[in-house]
Amino acid sequence: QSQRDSPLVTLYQTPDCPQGPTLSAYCVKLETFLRLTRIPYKKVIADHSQAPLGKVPYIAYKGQVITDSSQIIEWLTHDAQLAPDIDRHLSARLRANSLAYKILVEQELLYLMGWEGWCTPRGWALVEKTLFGSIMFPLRGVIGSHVRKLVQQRYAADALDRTPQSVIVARMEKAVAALAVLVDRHEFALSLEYPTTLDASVYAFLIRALAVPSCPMMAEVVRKHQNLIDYTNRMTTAYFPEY
Ligand SMILES: N[C@@H](CCC(=O)N[C@@H](CS)C(=O)NCC(=O)O)C(=O)O
Repeated sequence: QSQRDSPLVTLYQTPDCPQGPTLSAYCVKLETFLRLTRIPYKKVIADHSQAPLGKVPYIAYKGQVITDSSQIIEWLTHDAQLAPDIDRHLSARLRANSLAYKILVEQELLYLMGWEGWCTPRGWALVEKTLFGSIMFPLRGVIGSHVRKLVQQRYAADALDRTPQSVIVARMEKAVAALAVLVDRHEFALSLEYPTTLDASVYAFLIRALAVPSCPMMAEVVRKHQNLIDYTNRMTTAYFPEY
């Protein structure tokens, strides 16, 4: 792909899974944006200790390092002007909807998907292998458990460790149903005929849920909505044919 032949931006992220996308949906979101806007890039596995704010994704461009997927999208569009403003035609109402749904996807769905990956045995088996599998035994177990405990503490602070699983799945169902209403039978999110930045978040969530087997509960919830599966397949064909 020419996008990777002449890289402009270096995208630092977690390693890709054999199934396609990487575990971090925020990294998938940013990569989707780069493909939607045809910005040439190359991917490099991030060293978390070098990551500004200790988080991925981050990008480097001509010596500048920018972090946080939303900030990076803003920066690429408005500061560096490397990307066209794909939200420029949105009315005030659609912009408000876009923000509300972005929060639904990122703060609720990615949050719950993260819970399934880090806090359930099936999720953890894949997360551990993908993120810590390359570390030598016995360090792998020690580092993996340490990081897992830190992440689990964040979910425990929200009482998810003592919330019945059925309640968590009901939360997933409500949020996914709202997303299905938004996408409807349209080509892109926001019921539009052209992609906007919200599609990067929506596709990242859906392809992660469907293609990486770390969240079988979330995947089952998504699979009940044929229009979301169709949307994901269309986006994959158009932007990630290699998946
Ligand atoms: N708001 C950030 C969230 C990024 C994020 O949470 N990244 C996770 C991986 S999915 C991470 O790097 N976590 C490491 C940590 O929190 O220590 C963004 O949009 O980029």
